[in-house]
Amino acid sequence: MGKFEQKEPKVYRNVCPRNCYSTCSMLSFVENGKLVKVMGDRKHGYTEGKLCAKGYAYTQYVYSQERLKYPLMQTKRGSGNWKRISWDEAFEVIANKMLELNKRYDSNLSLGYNSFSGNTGFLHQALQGMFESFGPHTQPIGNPCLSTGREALKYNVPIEYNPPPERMVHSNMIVLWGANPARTNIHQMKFILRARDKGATFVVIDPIFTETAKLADIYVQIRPGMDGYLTMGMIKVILQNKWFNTENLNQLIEGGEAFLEEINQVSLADVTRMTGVPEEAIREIAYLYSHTSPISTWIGFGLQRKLTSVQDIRAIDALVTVTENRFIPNGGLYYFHPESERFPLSMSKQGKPNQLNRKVNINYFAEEAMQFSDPPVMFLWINSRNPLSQDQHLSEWYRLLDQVELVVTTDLYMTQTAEMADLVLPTTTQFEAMDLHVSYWNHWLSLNQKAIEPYYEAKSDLEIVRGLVKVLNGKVADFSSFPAELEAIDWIKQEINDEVKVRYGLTSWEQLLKRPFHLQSQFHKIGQELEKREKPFIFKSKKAVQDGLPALPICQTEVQTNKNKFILLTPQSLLRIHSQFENLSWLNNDSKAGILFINETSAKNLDLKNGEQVMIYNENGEVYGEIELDKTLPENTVVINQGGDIPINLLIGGRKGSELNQAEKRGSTPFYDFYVSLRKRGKRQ
Ligand SMILES: Nc1nc2c(c(=O)[nH]1)N[C@H]1C(S)=C(S)[C@@H](COP(=O)(O)OP(=O)(O)OC[C@H]3O[C@@H](n4cnc5c(=O)[nH]c(N)nc54)[C@H](O)[C@@H]3O)O[C@H]1N2
Ligand SMILES: Nc1nc2c(c(=O)[nH]1)N[C@H]1C(S)=C(S)[C@@H](COP(=O)(O)OP(=O)(O)OC[C@H]3O[C@@H](n4cnc5c(=O)[nH]c(N)nc54)[C@H](O)[C@@H]3O)O[C@H]1N2
Ligand code: SF4
Ligand SMILES: [Mo]
Repeated sequence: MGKFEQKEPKVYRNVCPRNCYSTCSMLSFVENGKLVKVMGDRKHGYTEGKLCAKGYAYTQYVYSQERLKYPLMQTKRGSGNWKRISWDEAFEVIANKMLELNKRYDSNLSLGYNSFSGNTGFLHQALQGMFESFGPHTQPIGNPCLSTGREALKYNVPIEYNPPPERMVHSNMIVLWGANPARTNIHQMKFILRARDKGATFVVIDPIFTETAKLADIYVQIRPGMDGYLTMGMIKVILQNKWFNTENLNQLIEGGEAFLEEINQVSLADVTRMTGVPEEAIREIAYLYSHTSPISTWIGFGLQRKLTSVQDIRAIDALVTVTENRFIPNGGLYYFHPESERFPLSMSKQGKPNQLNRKVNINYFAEEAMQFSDPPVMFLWINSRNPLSQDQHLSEWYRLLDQVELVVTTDLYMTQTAEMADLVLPTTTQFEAMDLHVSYWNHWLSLNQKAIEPYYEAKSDLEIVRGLVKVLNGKVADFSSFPAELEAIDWIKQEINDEVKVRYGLTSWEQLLKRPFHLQSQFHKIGQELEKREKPFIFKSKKAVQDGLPALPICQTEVQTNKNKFILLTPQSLLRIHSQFENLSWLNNDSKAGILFINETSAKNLDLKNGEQVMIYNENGEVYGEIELDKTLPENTVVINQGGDIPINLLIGGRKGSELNQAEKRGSTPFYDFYVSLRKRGKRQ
């Protein structure tokens, strides 16, 4: 060993690439080429050196016996009859099919892909970049997870800004609408609890009495989908009591008067009837919203999983705006930090922007992809995604797979989706390839080093694309213009261009080898942007009307009242990220994975008892589970934590994409917008 070489264990900087608020920077310890331990990175100011349980389980995730080691090919889809093949053979099969389809249809439109959030690193856009390089093809657009909130917030003020979340610690009040950070964003809890220790009031508004709600000063149980009504009730109270500055309102808000007229019509008794929230609570929170400063309001992703959520989120934003809590130091509105879009994203932008691509809404992917006949989609590559576990409209998915001639999946494990592919390509963990990461919540930028060699024959998503492009271009010169000669580091250097360096106070990318960097404070000044606008806030929106919504940020949802119609909530699980980690024994002590929770009165109405096996069904299908009575739940609500033993997404899927207006179409997948019925297992209705 050379004099200056690092002694064992060697320590590397890695980043957890899961679709999770934190994007934790981690230190990995490597002995004899093997990952032996991971730790949080104390230099990451948001996570302060801690990981969640899933993060600490990465040593098991990397070396799990169930990890895919080699490329595999299945003789008949779904048969489980897999055969190990070499990478050369895999590339041959894929390239030959692509070229054959290109010849058959004289275009690449029959080639499509579907990719989402398995790994959120910049270099995981390689597949997208390769397809772009082919010219017009079938491309997924949209985002199942967070588009509704983004769309909604843009109507009221077209400035997207998520303050650094560490600053919540300085707030005097924190209000969570549909977020459960004790489960989904554990690092944020420490800033909330520190604020609370200093005297801040912590309010949680959620239909479920969650782990987070248990730590709140005020918990408001709301009927799902009624947040818009609740805010209208609060604004009514504020208006009656003249707790806000009407002069400011008319100066700053386009349509402020029309909005107030509408609010005047609202009756508090109606709000209580619709939301299930007592008048006393509405008055109390209205009082606090107008007598406390600074306030942080957080709109969680849980709040946007309904087709009507746009109006709820616009209404909450209106409440925050009229109480002058929108753009304020140490408070403001939290939803999503759109930082990755400020990078060059050069990997995904190969060739010219392809206006001729056939764009398929990712939330209605199977339905829309099947509508094409000239040419039909005949090749599908599913990457960083497990739709047969996580998407809606699964029967449409099975029909699409039936039509497609070759299905390729890239994953680390044999998922429900991989089982229905022809070819499964094994990919690497973050420890096995370089990458670069920003969070969609905090403001940190982190570099991910290569710490160990790839597991067996696994290749990173980038290496897979590089290998395939070489084979394709060997067969047909210039079929792809993806620059296959570039290594991971070349792409990282492209991302950290001069503008990005200024944003993060970097002089060279190598500085990221020492620590993560935080966005510079001058980029937090949104005041000037606001001042430039004559009336910064728009409550009466022409754009909303064009998109098929009411002009004003008001809520018009109806309440469902049928004894055996339960609204189905399937929130995220503590020890999973969606379908990931479910196979790890270290994390598999979730005894509630196959349980559905309902309230005692609802159970009694249907003559169901604690521990009983039931069938849960709707027009999409049926699944089975065990009942646990939970007296904290509202009536007619079923809760099943997702990623567990119940394949609950089989029941998810209501209106088709073709039946939606523009706003609904551009939103997230409406995962919590469904009703189910229950009955004892085996018993006929
Ligand atoms: N019922 C219900 N369904 C939901 C939700 C809900 O609340 N309820 N939530 C929704 C939300 S918010 C989201 S974001 C989606 C998530 O939906 P998906 O993005 O499909 O979620 P994951 O289960 O994380 O699946 C990603 C797959 O990528 C694989 N993977 C991990 N790393 C890599 C990599 O480096 N390369 C490749 N090629 N693959 C990799 C994983 O092993 C996994 O199989 O699920 C949605 N589904
Ligand atoms: N442990 C873990 N952490 C994760 C994930 C994971 O799978 N596991 N997934 C990550 C991803 S991709 C995402 S998108 C985030 C999501 O994390 P969050 O933003 O916390 O969102 P959800 O867990 O979907 O839902 C949060 C809460 O919204 C409530 N809710 C549902 N409907 C309504 C409503 O109409 N009104 C109100 N007020 N509340 C409602 C639900 O009851 C739930 O408690 O978590 C991320 N973090
Ligand atoms: S899952 Fe989230 S909290 Fe856990 S280690 Fe990864 S980024 Fe951090
Ligand atoms: Mo998500």
